[in-house]
Amino acid sequence: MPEAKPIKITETILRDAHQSLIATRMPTELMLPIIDKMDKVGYNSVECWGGATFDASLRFLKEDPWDRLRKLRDGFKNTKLQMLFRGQNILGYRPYADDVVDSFVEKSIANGIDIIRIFDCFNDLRNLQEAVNATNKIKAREGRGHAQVALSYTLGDAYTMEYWIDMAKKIEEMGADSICIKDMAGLLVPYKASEMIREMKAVTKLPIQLHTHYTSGVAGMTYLKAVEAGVDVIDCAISPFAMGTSQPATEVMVETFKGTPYDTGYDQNLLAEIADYFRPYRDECLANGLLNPKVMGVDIKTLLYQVPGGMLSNMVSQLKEQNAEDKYYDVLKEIPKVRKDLGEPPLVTPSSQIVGTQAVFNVLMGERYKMATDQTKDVLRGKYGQTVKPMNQEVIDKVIPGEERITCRPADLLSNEMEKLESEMAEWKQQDEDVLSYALFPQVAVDFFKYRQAQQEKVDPAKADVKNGAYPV
Ligand SMILES: [Mn+2]
Repeated sequence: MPEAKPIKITETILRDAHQSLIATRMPTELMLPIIDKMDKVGYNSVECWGGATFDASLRFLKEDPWDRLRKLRDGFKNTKLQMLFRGQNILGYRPYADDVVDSFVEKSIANGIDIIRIFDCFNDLRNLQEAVNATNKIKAREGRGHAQVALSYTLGDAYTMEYWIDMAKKIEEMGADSICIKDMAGLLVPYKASEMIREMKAVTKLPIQLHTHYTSGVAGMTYLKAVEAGVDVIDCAISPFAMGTSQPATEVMVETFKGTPYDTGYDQNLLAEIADYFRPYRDECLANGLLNPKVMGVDIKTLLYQVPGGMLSNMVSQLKEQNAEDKYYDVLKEIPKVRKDLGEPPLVTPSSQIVGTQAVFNVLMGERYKMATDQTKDVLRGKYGQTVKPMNQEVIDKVIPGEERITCRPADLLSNEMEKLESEMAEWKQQDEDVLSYALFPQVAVDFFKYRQAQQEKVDPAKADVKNGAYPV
C-alpha cells in the first residue's frame, strides 16, 4: 500500500452541478440554509461562481451575483470558495482589455473568492497570463487568492500526450498555483487519465485537480484511476445533483476511498444530511420540468461526436427556431469539420457556441461559409488567440478575404475599457461591481439595474414606463 494521501474534493453543487442539470437556476435563498453544514465537511473548496451563474442570476433570477457571492462568503467561515473564469473573456463571450480582467479578479477576491480556475477555449496560455498575474498580485499583497490554470481537455490529432505534458510545464512556468484538467464533455477515459496524471506529475510539482462530467458514463472510473495515479483533487456533486451531465457523486467517491490511503475522512452522515436537504429540490425540478430525466442517463453520443451537452441543447433550439430539426445529424457531422477549419480548438464556451452556430449556418444555407457569424470572422482574424492547429486557408480567403490577421496576444491590441464602460452605465451605478456586470452582459445588466431600482422604489417593473424612463410610484 502507498503512504496515506487523503484525496480532496471540490463540491460543485452551487455551480456546475446545477448548471449542468437545471440550466443554472438554483436561487441564492435555496443555497443559504445548508451552508452551515457544507462548511463542516472539510471540502477542498466549494465551487459557487462562474459565467453561467453570473448570467443566469441577472437574466432569469433577477439577483445580483455579487450579492450572492457576499452572502456565500459570510456563511462559509472555513471553506474556500472557487470560481470559473474564462481567461481574457472573463465570464463573458468576447476578449476584454487587461484593465477589465484586473478589475474583475480584484473584485472577485474582494467579495469572497479564494480559488480562481482560469481557462481559455483555445488553451492559448497568453489569454490566461493577465488573470494569473492579477491574482498573484493580490496574493502577494493580501495573502488571499489562488490562480488555478485549467486545460480544456479535448481529443484530436494535435492533442497528444506530449502536448498536455508540455502545457503542464508551461503552466508552472507562468506562475499558477495549481493545474486543472477540465474535461467539460466527459471525454477522458480511465486509463488515459491514469497515464496523463502520472506523466504530468513527473514534470510538475503543482497540485493537479481533475474535473469531469458523467455524460459518457466513465467518470467514476476515471476518478478512480486518476486518484491511483496521484491526482490531488477531484470535482464531485452531492448525490441529488450528481451523475448524468453533472459530476460523480460526492458520497460515492468518499465511500470508494474509505479505508484506503486515499481516505477523504469526510463524515458520511453529514453528507447524507446535505443530500437530504437538496433531494426535495431535485424532486421539485423533476416535477416542473427544469430537470429533464434525459440528461440523467448515459449519452454515448458524446464520445462519438465529442460535443458538450450544453452545446447540443443550444444547437437543437437553433434548429427548432428554423423549423429544421430534421437537419440534426447533418449538423452533428458538420461540427467536426468546422472545428477543423477553425484550427481544431477544444469545444468549450465560447468556442463551442461559435463552432456550433457556424455548423448550423453551413448546413441551413446549403453552402459552407456562404454566411459567417461575426464571431467566426473574429476567430479567423485571430482575435480569440492562437489555435493549436493552423486554420483552413481556403475558409480564411472566403470569409475574410484580404484582411490582415492577428498573431500577437489579442488583448495587446485592446485599449483600456473601464472608464468608457463606467461612463456608459453611470446612471445605474450603485457599487463598483455594477460596472463589471455591465461590461460582461450590457443589455442583461441594464435590465437588471432597472428592475433593482424599481424594487427599491417599490414599483412593479411590469408597469414601469421603461422607454421614457418614468416610473409610477
Ligand atoms: Mn464542467
